[in-house]
Amino acid sequence: MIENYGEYPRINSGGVEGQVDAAVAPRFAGRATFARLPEIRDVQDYDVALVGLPFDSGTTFRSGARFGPNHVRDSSRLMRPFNVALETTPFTDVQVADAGDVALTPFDPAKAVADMQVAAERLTEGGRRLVALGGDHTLSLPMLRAAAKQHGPVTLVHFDAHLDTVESILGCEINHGTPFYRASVEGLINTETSAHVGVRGSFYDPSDLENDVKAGFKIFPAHDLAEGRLSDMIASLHERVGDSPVYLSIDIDVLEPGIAPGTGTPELGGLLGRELLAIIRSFLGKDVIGGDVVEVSPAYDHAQITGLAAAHVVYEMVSVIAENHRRGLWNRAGIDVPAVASL
Ligand SMILES: [Mn+2]
Repeated sequence: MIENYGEYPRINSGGVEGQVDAAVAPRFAGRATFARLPEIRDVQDYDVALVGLPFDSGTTFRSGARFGPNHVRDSSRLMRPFNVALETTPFTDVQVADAGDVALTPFDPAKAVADMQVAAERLTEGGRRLVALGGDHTLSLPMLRAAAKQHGPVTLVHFDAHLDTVESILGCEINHGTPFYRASVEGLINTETSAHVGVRGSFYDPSDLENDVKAGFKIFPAHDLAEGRLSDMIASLHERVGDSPVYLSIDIDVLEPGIAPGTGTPELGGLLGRELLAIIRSFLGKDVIGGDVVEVSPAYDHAQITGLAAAHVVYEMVSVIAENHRRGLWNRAGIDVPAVASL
């Protein structure tokens, strides 16, 4: 038996298993879970889980997001315990754990979508909160199906260069351009309060916008931010959202391609990192029931630029969910940790 791999102690607090302590084990060493958090099998219970959904058979252009979850994990080694902007310590306030990747077939989208929903339902049992690492945007459909079963129709705040509300593409209804059309038709989302943020680029036809309104969205386009009206946009977004339960879906292509090149369908003129982070932080005090960060495609990335951006975005989302829990905005019943097949 080989021993002496070195020490990987965690930063623990009040029964919460936190990150591997970088003061003892350097950040570049050891396995990459998200932010060096414990795996789900290493904790008795958890409040918030991260799960990898390495599925990209729904991509219309450049594929490769199936490699996204592990790229984001490896890019998240620099996430430190204290969130400066929020003044919170998300990984010791609540138990956050990495649930690993769900084993998904690349050959059968319907089966993969069904398997993703089963995993999401099990991981959110008892009101636990879940953030998915993609994978392409198809995964938001099973995530929302699971969320709606528990919470009813949720407010979807969707950050993306694109609408993703097309009815079908190339004769197929399940892909990364259709999840929010399907979510609307299936009654998974609140059509009075949902919104897109960061939309831009070129569409097939002006009717895409009309169909999007019918699907129940208000659009906050990226070019509205070009004149420095971020606070106005945030105020207007929250006027739309109100106090309803919110699911945050973040396609990394919402960011300017220069700061997130590793994605399948980049469009010039995107949000800056500080803008996206500020909008996520604005959901502090709102009932964020979960979310996803999708479309990170490492083969098109350079120097981990996109992976780092995604890791920061996930960190901010988890920080908001954790702080909301600490403030008593959401809670859950203490039940046994469900068994989830993960790789
Ligand atoms: Mn998308």
